[in-house]
Amino acid sequence: MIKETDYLIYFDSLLKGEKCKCVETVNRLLLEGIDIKEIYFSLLQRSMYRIGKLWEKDKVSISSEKIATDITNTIIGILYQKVAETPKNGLKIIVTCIDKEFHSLGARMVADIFELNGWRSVFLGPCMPCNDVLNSMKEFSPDVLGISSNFYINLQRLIDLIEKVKSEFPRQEIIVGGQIFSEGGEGILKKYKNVTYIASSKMLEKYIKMKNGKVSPKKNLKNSSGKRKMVR
Ligand code: B12
Repeated sequence: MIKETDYLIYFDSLLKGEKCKCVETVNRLLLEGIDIKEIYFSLLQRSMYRIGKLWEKDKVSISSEKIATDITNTIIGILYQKVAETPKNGLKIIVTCIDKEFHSLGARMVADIFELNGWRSVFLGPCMPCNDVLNSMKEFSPDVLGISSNFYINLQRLIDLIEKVKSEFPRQEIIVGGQIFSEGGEGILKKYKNVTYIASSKMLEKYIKMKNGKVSPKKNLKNSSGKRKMVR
């Protein structure tokens, strides 16, 4: 568990744009044996969400937000050295942001979480046009395509990508994540076969366990409120 004081030290350095101090804190946490996933969720994600809240209230500038993004990307890169050591199990995922989706940190983190669980991940990054996603799918033949979308205005682009993928690869398994459905609306995905919305880190963990054969598919995925979620 990350101590509240460590979170506050990290967040303060992040807000001030002190990259070296952020790296120092993360290196110390790693030496103390803190789990990488804990660092992803309880330090990096929590801090970025807080930056978002401050931005909403006009308490941080766009430049501070961008500096924080760069620092977080650096940390994810540092953590990758450990992620890369995980033995691979033969499963493959492509993780991509939809076209015009600039928010890419969460997607990058998710790609690395799959690697931590033995998968080979191909991360395509932000703003990926549909055709380039399709070309990458031909090149890598992934077991799963992971699509990230955070901005609700991009819903039609998400649907377009799902439909294009489904018309070329009808059986392709797809997972969708990101904050696009944070206010609801994920029901729109129900009509697509083999498309699963992953609403939380707990669901992501269960999904990966299920694919790795550690949990029976019948157990299905539940969201944090215990309700059944879309798994088709
Ligand atoms: C940093 C940031 C930016 C940066 C992004 C830089 C980058 N390279 O990523 C910049 C400055 C470019 C930016 C721009 C904008 N942003 Co912004 N941004 C943020 C901020 C502060 C942090 C995002 C982040 O990194 N979060 C941390 C990561 C780890 O969390 P995450 O993305 O949610 O990812 C997790 C899950 O969602 C999930 N997940 C994500 N992808 C996937 C994929 C799969 C397959 C799976 C299974 C799971 C999964 O797993 C991840 C790990 O747990 C958020 C605040 C917030 N609440 O997140 C606002 C936020 C996302 N932005 C917002 C907005 C409105 C904008 C702008 C429209 C602002 C503007 N007026 O210009 C533009 C839109 C740009 C665009 N077209 O995409 C809103 C979105 C509201 C909404 N839901 O529609 C937010 C929520 C801020 C707010 N409170 O209003 N932003």
